[in-house]
Amino acid sequence: MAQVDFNERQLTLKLVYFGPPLSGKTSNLRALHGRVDALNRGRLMTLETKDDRTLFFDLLPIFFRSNGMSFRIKVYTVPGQPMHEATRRVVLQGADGIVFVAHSSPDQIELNRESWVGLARNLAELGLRVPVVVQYNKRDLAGCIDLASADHFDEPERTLHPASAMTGDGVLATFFAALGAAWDVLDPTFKLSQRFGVARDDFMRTVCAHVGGTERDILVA
Ligand SMILES: Nc1nc2c(ncn2[C@@H]2O[C@H](COP(=O)(O)OP(=O)(O)OP(=O)(O)O)[C@@H](O)[C@H]2O)c(=O)[nH]1
Ligand SMILES: [Mg+2]
Repeated sequence: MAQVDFNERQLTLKLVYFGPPLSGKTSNLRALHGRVDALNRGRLMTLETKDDRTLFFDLLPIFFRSNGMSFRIKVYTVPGQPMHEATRRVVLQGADGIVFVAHSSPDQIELNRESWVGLARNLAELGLRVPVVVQYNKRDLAGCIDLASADHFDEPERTLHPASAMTGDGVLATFFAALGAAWDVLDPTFKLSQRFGVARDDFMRTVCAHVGGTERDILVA
């Protein structure tokens, strides 16, 4: 759950990138970090084996002060390989928003489903009710599944965010969709807008400016 300190005017949020093995969770964080790092802010921490598989988790802390407020957004990835189930549960703890990174190849449909079921199981076991945003990554690959008929993961009306983490396309839009969804859940609970005097749009614009995004990245979200 978010940490909110009204005295210090500090808001700490946790977003977690979840999904099947090799879907591009770490690549999303790298692309995000590329934007943040261009402005000399934020340090990406990754722990990978020699074949580039996430061993424990990746963390990109996006911390900054603006308008007398301190914003701390911790962005994590989980490792996708089946053997890391226990790690995934630990990393999910306290999440305020989740990005589910799915594969776009037709031959990965079952792996997407398996991972989705695993996410639902973990959330149930943790008693966590948290918004989930779905991204279909690797849209640059030939033969991608059509998003209109793709798995909407139990919510037919769900927005599916296309992305190519390799090029960075769609990475910020997905990130802001998750951030906005997290705000929408936390605001009624903590009265963030009222007590911090920061409206949702201001919050999104402030973070967007910090990560080097444009207005379009928020609008798409
Ligand atoms: N073509 C293409 N390849 C991608 C894209 N995103 C990631 N990849 C590649 O897919 C492979 C896996 O990417 P990672 O980001 O390490 O995947 P992951 O989901 O973090 O994998 P685990 O941590 O092992 O679960 C790498 O070889 C990436 O270069 C994309 O948008 N397009
Ligand atoms: Mg990874």
